[in-house]
Amino acid sequence: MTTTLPDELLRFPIGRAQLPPTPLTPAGRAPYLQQLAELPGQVRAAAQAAGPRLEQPYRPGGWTGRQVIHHLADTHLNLYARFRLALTEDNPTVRPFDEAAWAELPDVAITPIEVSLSLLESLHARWVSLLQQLTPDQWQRTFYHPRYDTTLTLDQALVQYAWHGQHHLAHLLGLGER
Ligand code: NI
Repeated sequence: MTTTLPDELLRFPIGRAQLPPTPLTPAGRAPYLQQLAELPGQVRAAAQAAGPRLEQPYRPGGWTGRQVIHHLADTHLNLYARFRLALTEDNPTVRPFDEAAWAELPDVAITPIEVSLSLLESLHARWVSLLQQLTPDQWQRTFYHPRYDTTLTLDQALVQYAWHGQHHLAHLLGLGER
């Protein structure tokens, strides 16, 4: 058990996602919206602080900082689309993707991180702009995730996806601290 602990802490520096009871109130939602709004700037600052260490893995055998940044852009493109699908279709089934394989595609090693940093900035601006307009009923719309065989409300997805950003931000901040 003790040998697995450090890897768990390196993998999950902020712990695993905790889903609060939903539906959320507007005040309960606010911190998660703020996390999504602030993430691109925080990732940019963490990337600058890490400098050349972005080419190193954030844990033994893990992704490099560069891969983490491109992964955030790849994943959040998908997550943003899930919100739009859930708002326009009746409990749509969303499309899982092989995130480890995506991180090995040949563009990841050569595309400047600036491309994904600006993509994240634009994407989160659209995403947060959408979320700020949702009605209480829309927050309870759902999608079905086949990999986990679970139906999520948009409230639950908000909490999960805000966590995803903070989770990888912590990996990048760890690189800068070394
Ligand atoms: Ni991830």
